[in-house]
Amino acid sequence: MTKKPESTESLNPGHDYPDLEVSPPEDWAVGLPAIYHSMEPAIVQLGLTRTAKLMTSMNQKDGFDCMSCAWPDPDKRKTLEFCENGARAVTWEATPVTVPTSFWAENSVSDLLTKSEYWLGMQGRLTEPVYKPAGADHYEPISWEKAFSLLGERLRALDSPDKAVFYTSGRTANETAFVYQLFARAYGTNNLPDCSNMCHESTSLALGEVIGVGKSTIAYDDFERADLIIILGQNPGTNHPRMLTALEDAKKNGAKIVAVNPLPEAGLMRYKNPQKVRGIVGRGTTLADQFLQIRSGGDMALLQALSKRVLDAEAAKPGTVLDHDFLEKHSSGLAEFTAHLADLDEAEVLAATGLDAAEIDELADRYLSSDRVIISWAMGLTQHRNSVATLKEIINLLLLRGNIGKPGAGASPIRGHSNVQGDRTMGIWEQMKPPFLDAIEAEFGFSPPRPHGMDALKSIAAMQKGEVSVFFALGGNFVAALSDTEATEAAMRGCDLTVQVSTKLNRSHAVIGSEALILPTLGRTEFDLQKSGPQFLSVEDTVCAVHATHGSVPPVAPGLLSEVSIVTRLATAVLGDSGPIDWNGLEADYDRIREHISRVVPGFEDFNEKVRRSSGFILPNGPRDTRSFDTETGKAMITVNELEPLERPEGRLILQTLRSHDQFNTTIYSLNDRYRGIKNGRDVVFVNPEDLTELGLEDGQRVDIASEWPGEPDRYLRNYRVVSYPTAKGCAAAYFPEANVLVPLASAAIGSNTPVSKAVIVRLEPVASASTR
Ligand SMILES: Nc1nc2c(c(=O)[nH]1)N[C@H]1C(S)=C(S)[C@@H](COP(=O)(O)OP(=O)(O)OC[C@H]3O[C@@H](n4cnc5c(=O)[nH]c(N)nc54)[C@H](O)[C@@H]3O)O[C@H]1N2
Ligand SMILES: Nc1nc2c(c(=O)[nH]1)N[C@H]1C(S)=C(S)[C@@H](COP(=O)(O)OP(=O)(O)OC[C@H]3O[C@@H](n4cnc5c(=O)[nH]c(N)nc54)[C@H](O)[C@@H]3O)O[C@H]1N2
Ligand SMILES: [Mo]
Repeated sequence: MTKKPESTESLNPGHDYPDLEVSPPEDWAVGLPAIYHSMEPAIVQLGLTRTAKLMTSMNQKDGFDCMSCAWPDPDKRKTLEFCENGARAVTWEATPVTVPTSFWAENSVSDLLTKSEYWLGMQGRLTEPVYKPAGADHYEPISWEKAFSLLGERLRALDSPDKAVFYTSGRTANETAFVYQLFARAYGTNNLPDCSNMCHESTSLALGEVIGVGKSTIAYDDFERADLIIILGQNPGTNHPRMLTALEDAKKNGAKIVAVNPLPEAGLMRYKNPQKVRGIVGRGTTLADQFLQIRSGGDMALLQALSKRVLDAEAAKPGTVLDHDFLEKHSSGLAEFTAHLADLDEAEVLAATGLDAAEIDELADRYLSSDRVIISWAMGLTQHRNSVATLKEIINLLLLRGNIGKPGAGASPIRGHSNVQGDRTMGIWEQMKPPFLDAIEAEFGFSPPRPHGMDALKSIAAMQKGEVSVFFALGGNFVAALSDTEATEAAMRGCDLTVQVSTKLNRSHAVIGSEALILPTLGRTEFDLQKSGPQFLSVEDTVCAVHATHGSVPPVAPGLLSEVSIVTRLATAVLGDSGPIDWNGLEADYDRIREHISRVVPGFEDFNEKVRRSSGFILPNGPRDTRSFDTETGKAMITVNELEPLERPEGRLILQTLRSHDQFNTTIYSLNDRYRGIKNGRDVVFVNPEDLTELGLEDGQRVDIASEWPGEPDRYLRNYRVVSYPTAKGCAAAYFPEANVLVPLASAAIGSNTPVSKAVIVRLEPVASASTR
């Protein structure tokens, strides 16, 4: 065991950060500091050799897929094909620091509850299974055999399989996801919530309904062919940094870029490419040609206003604006849509967006003068009450000018977790459609359950009613990632048994059922050796490309099991080894899993051969490849959606919860958010200066943030420092996961049931000066 970083108690959520420093935000991203920031922690923690091996394997054709986001890999790779935050994610996982056996006797579960996510993560990699018996306050080491036999007993004892819930976080590879959903369904439940429920579920639902595929309709190369790229609700400089390179290339080819965001995010404004000398020393590339500083939740109004301007332009010069050929052959619903938008109230649009009519006109002109348009989005669009309808409006706008299924154009949701899209393709969904379940039945000879299972929010509601006995998580940090931390944690504590398959400690290991297990697993960077020899896995990126991922370094400790081993051994423990599925055979040779997948999941025919090609393969995609749309009307559906602007009550702000630069979801790498000027702290709330004046508050003042939801007591996040910040008026921002305490469980997107993490109605209450620092 190597030396552990110092514990820093002040990193606890709810604690003060005495060294917090605030300075003005940056207006550019990446460049020299990024290279420095990305390499330094790796070299310190991993040593030069391991760092060199890892960094030259990352995102290479024979290496492993970076686990930091679902951004695709270009066909021509650089020697170092990664970004600052990818390097951080790898360092975090591949650290040689491990949790020693003595840790469990020294730290009770109650102790762990007082620790911050940062402290927990810094304890190092988990290396042995541990078990907390009912009534005890300590985990204790347990053998793998005992852990599986206990799991077998507990799961077999449930009077209904629906009393168990099987969660997945999006790092799980395709093969693992496939065996995991297969096990859950063979056991008898569709209770397969996943992180997608909190992430791009609105995308999957909206696009699935109107174009027949809940995924991107573009390929990687389309960025460099586009005339116009509109990016809404996404902060690529932090969350998808390699996208900036694609945007820079697009600009070189003449594309214009428009950013729509309440915050002027550094990465959207200007970019210095660290892989180029010019990027390091020069001013870099100005990315956004136009920045629309929209109000939270105003995107649906903006999109409708744009479509209305397109339709008005067509009315003024009939036959010259719309793509009539495309619309006639491939779409339905244009007439109803046109009639509906005729009544669009411009005043309502301007109020909802906070934009000037001239800004919307300018973007409409850009759209009209571009032949190939990509619209890209992430959490700023998916985590709102009206997200599903908003995303349908993106499709409406694209369809009007045939911007789907042609080069350089399309809908481009940018997924988050590196294999969250693949997990869904493999059947991780509580609502998988009959053809998939039929294929499982034909392949394996058992009848999977047909009623829908529970998603993330429904699982918590069922726990609150005492209807869930066992919660099993394949990765992730469920209690920290979900809304209303207090209620979610109370619900989780009501379970009889909670199980976490994890690489590192997090809050979900301390908020547990009466009995609990932690099962440590291999990370994606590590070799995976099974009976038939070395194994590899596969992932699907945000543009539907599937490719292999090979571990590149030895496992951090002996005795770690791969996720596939854990799932297949769990299945044997629960279902026995005489059933129709040869779990041991699947564990011994992942090619056998891929053979099953090739017969069950469309697009994966000859999987074993295709995945061995150096660049992998691209999944078929009706809208992108042939302009075919597997929808209710058999065409791309232009839909009518009622505008319901987000109301901001007097004296309140709309708070969005978002990521700092130095975190990966609930994993906190450091207390800095460089581009936004924050150092050594996270207890900040960003507020527009005019709002501060109106509310009688000042920059630097301490406030309690109270979130309001009708009929429920206010929820509080206490003693936060106000930061005067150029966010859109009326719209504040604070970091997740801490701010999850403010998000009501009842506040969910219509249809997709995604927590509304980007629009919490809050009040800022000054903290009496005695309690401020
Ligand atoms: N380094 C790093 N990389 C990551 C992650 C990470 O935590 N760290 N997380 C991964 C995951 S799982 C995901 S899903 C992605 C998340 O990637 P992002 O979606 O970029 O993540 P957020 O930080 O939630 O940023 C949301 C952006 O939307 C804007 N926004 C908020 N509300 C609105 C709105 O109403 N309208 C508009 N137009 N914009 C709005 C915010 O100002 C912010 O710029 O990143 C993935 N990659
Ligand atoms: N308020 C608010 N809440 C949000 C969001 C928001 O913007 N605002 N964003 C939402 C989004 S987009 C998402 S995707 C969810 C994320 O929800 P989750 O996916 O549940 O959370 P993560 O923080 O990504 O999970 C981190 C943990 O995964 C484990 N882990 C890491 N690598 C591996 C591995 O290879 N195998 C296994 N088995 N475990 C591993 C580690 O133990 C680590 O602590 O959070 C959501 N919650
Ligand atoms: Mo996500």
